[in-house]
Amino acid sequence: MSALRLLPHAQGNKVHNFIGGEFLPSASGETLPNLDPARNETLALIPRSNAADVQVAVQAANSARAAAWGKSSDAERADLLERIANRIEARLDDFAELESRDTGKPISLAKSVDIPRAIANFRFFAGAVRHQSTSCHPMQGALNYTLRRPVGTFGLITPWNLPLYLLSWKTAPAIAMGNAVIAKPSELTPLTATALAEVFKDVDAPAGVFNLVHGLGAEAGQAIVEHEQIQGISFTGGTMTGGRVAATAAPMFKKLSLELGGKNPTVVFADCDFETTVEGVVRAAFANQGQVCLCGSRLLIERPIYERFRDAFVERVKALKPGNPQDPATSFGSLISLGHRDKVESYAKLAIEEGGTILCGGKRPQLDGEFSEGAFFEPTVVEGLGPNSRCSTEEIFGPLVTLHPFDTEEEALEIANGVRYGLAASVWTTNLSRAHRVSERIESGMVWVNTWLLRDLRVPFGGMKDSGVGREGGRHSLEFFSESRNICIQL
Ligand code: TXE
Repeated sequence: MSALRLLPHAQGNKVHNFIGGEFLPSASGETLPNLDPARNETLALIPRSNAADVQVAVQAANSARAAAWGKSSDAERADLLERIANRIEARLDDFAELESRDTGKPISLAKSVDIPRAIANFRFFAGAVRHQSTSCHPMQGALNYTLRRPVGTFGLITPWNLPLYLLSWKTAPAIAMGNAVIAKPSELTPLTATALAEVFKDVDAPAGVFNLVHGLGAEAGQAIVEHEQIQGISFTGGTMTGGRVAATAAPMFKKLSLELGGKNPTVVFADCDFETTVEGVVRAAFANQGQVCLCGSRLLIERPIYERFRDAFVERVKALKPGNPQDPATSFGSLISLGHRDKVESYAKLAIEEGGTILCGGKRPQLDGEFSEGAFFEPTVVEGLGPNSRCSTEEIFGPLVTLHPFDTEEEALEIANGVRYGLAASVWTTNLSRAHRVSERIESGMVWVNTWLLRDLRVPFGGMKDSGVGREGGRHSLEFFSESRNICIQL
């Protein structure tokens, strides 16, 4: 059954842009195929948009800001976000099916994580803007107070691994703070962004507040980043692409937030709680088939428990069987595309060339029927590679983990910090002072201790080094998506 039955606006297999409150094809009429990666079959045709489409979207955004939206109150915008959250929740199963078909991720994951988190993002920022406060600084003979004003129009550019999760993470605070947005999802995963556009229409959001432009990064994405009347960019994607986005946006002095790649260390000490750590570390390594920038792709294990932990870890990984993403029992789906599967496969081959040993996985699973041509790859564990090997330092962004024994905290920190990235890490120990000591010295934006991906939406989210610039989350998002203005009044 076609997934597009879940997109009422779609005409046949054609998905449209959403500009000024209307669903439109691209100006050129050109389209791009959108595939179901598990079946390697075309799901839809999406608009191949370019600068002409972005210009129409900018005009719609400008019109919205010049009309009632530009004078809307925090409470009105909070109410809109809550209506959006409620409507997504009412269609949760539809959104989960679209997300699973578009990405190849297990529908159980889409239903339990991706879509509920998108709903939570809209609800969280409804509360954040409704209850936001700024500051007042009285001084001798004068009073200072700070206002947060809308920036204008934001370009929101998002990747294929957590499509709605990340688009909502940007869209909610951007419109909470009174901006208009032009969203450009990955050309690989257009469906839930399109369903979100339908929600904006269903809840009678003012036209032009949320605009959606599908297309290629180098065409539609680049056109957004370079447009003079788009005042801010929030980008999530690869480090290389982030560099190109920054090169365009920085000289234009746009507000810019970059969430980029990762090569995250998982540090397991001998004094960890063994069973819960094995569980937690398998999830940190292979959630979403390892296609989460926060995944722990380097597993550092203190030598006294290395063999025991390695064997327990490999046994659990072998139980992850790639299968039909829409089967509720499936825990491991396909990768996002055949091209990405080939990239991960090339690293499995490189691991051998670099002197590693593949303990499990390393090849394409044999699936039959409609999945025989899908972008599947077995979860793969490699040992015996030096911490400076290419497999141990380059971002693979897929189901391949390298194991590294260590003898001291100093050695663990040297390995953990020995890469160009600095996004996230997890530390597993029952020694509290060690947990604080090691976490304080790991070079990353986020550290989890005896857990992973446990998220409080108020905390700063982002990376350092080649993992990006800026933080979003809670007040960090409110401040990124607004201009703070201090007003000083002589008393
Ligand atoms: O990234 P790409 P992908 C990273 C992760 C991985 C990558 C996977 O490291 O490498 O993202 O996502 C658009 N101007 N993270 O392959 O290619 C493109 O169309 C403007 C980290 O999609 O960088 C897509 O919409 N836009 C992250 C988006 O950029 C351009 C979490 C990302 O594409 C463009 C998730 C251009 N020149 C993935 N070229 C985190 N840190 O949270 C491409 N795009």
